[in-house]
Amino acid sequence: MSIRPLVIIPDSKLRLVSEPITDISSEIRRLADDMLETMYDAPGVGLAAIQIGVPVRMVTMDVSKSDDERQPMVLINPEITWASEEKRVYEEGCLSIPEYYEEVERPDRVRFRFMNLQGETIEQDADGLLATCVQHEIDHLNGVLFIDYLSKLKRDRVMTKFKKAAKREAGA
Ligand code: K1U
Ligand code: ZN
Repeated sequence: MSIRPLVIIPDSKLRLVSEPITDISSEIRRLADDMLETMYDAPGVGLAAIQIGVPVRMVTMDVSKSDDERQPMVLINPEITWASEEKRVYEEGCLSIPEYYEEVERPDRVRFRFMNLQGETIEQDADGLLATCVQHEIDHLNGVLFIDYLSKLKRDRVMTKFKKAAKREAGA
C-alpha cells in the first residue's frame, strides 16, 4: 500500500468524467488500498480515484467517528438511485482544495447503489455526513467540485488563489 500525491485545483484532471470499472482486477484492488491509505493519511472522510489522478469510477469513504473502529468502504461504479426532496446544509471541505470550507445545500437523504470489491451489488440508504459525502464523491466522478455550488464570486476567488499558488510552485 502507498500514499499517493493528491491532485489539487486548478489541475484540469479534476474536471474529467471518470470511466466505469468493468473488471475488479488486482490493479483495481491495489488502487483501492492506496486510496484508503491516502484518505486516512490526509485525513479525509472520502476520496475519489481522480483525486490521485486515476480517472476510474471508484470511491473510498469512512465516516466513522473513532480511529479505533475504522469502517472503510470501497464503492465501485456508485450511483445515486433516490434523493429526498428535503435539503440540508453542511460545511464541506475537499482534499483537492486544501483548507477551504463552505456551506453547501444538498438532498438530506439519498439511496445509492455500488459494487464492492467482491463484485456484489449493494444498495444502501444514507443520511447525515454519509449522505453528504457520497454525493460529494460521486460529483468528483463526474468532474464536479463542491465550489461549483457556490456563487461565481466565491468560486472565482478560490480559483484565483490556487492558480497563483500553482504558478508560484511552478516557478520555484
Ligand atoms: O472528496 C474529498 O475531497 C474528501 C472530503 C469529503 C467530504 C468532507 C466533508 C463533506 C463532504 C465531503 C474530505 O474528507 S475533506 C476533510 C474532512 O472533511 C475531514 C477530515 C478529517 C476528519 C473529518 C472530516
Ligand atoms: Zn472533494
